Amino acid sequence: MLRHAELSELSLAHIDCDAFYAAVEKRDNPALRDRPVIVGGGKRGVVSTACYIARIHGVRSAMPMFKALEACPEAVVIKPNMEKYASVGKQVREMMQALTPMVEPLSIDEAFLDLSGTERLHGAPPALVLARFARQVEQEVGISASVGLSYCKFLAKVASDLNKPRGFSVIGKAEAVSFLSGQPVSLIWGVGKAFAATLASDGLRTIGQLQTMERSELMRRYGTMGDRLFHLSRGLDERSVKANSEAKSVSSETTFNTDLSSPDDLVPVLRALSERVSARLKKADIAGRTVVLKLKTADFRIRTRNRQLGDPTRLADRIFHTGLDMLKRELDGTRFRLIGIGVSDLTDAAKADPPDLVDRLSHKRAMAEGAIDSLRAKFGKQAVETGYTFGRGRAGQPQRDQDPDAS
Ligand code: TTP
Ligand code: MG
Ligand code: MG
Repeated sequence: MLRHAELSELSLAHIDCDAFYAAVEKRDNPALRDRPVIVGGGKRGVVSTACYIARIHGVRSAMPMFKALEACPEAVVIKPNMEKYASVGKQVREMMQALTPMVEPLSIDEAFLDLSGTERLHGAPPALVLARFARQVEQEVGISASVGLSYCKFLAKVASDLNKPRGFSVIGKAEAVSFLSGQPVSLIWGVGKAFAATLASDGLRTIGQLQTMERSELMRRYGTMGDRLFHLSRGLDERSVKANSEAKSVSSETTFNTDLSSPDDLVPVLRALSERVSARLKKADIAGRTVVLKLKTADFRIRTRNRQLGDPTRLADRIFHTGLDMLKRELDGTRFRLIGIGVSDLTDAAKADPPDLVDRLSHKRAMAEGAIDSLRAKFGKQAVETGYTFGRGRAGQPQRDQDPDAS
């Protein structure tokens, strides 16, 4: 039984299995049902997870095993069986995907689900679909899960943790701000121990305190994290559920034979790599909204820079110019051994590169790129070169091919 004024409107859910590894072990050995169970040990000698009975004694994930056994000497300790957990995790995930394609897994035992627009399909609102789902997991998989239902990712995830195990919690728009005001700052996604300590030393302990602060003040103090504090403290979170697509990014990178630092050397390579990325996007009929520049310095430090575009793109020209803009800021004499460029936030190509009313020049370049593409399709890749790579022979081309698509 569940009552909530917004129950029929909320559709963003987070589902997380309860004491996952331990629950699987209890399922497979009913004699363990009422006993404290700790899964862990192995090489690192720490607790992976503990069942809720062991948690009563204070046992927690990541605790050294000897401490856990001091707290709960009667516990049954089981070595992790990762293969088994992976297959149970997969089974649960497939059940989620039967509810909606909009499933974004976060780890082996949890995922975000966007159930908006599924009411007709299921003949029931998301809340009821989720309650049935939790029951189905218990009956068919033999473990339990907790559900958080809200209007945004941040609060859905918070909600799923509120009433574990076998929880079902709802956080609606109306109560979001007052609910958050009493919570510690560490509840905010991205606020770890170190940052929470920084905030505490500035006198900020509760989210309610953040709610009274101006955005500009938070940003002046904490940079982009300040922006996040401002929004999340007020329950404002625009992140959408991103269904797990096959590839999460398309990118291309190259390692130089000798380390390079000058724009004359780096820019043509960036151009060639951008064209390669663009060609693959066009072939797959997809586009990316975030351009990612990757550099590795001579002393093997990796720098990645991202920029989100207004609209997704698959054009070499936009990828290149966005990358070039980011690259320019990094050119301070540092020698680089690797450069890469790519796009993430992949979508299908339908929404990509609308004619740009603001930047007419970019529209012209897009048209030119279309012409180049068709010439290349007819006469081969070398038929047309842009001035960036023209006449540079191998120097302007990536030397070693590496197309490390993130999985
Ligand atoms: P969690 O979902 O964080 O924890 P849990 O499912 O055990 O318990 P809860 O009911 O609070 O959700 O993690 C899922 C699994 O990941 C967990 O069963 C074991 C593993 N894990 C580790 O190996 N080490 C860790 O530090 C954590 C947090 C989890
Ligand atoms: Mg869990
Ligand atoms: Mg989890």
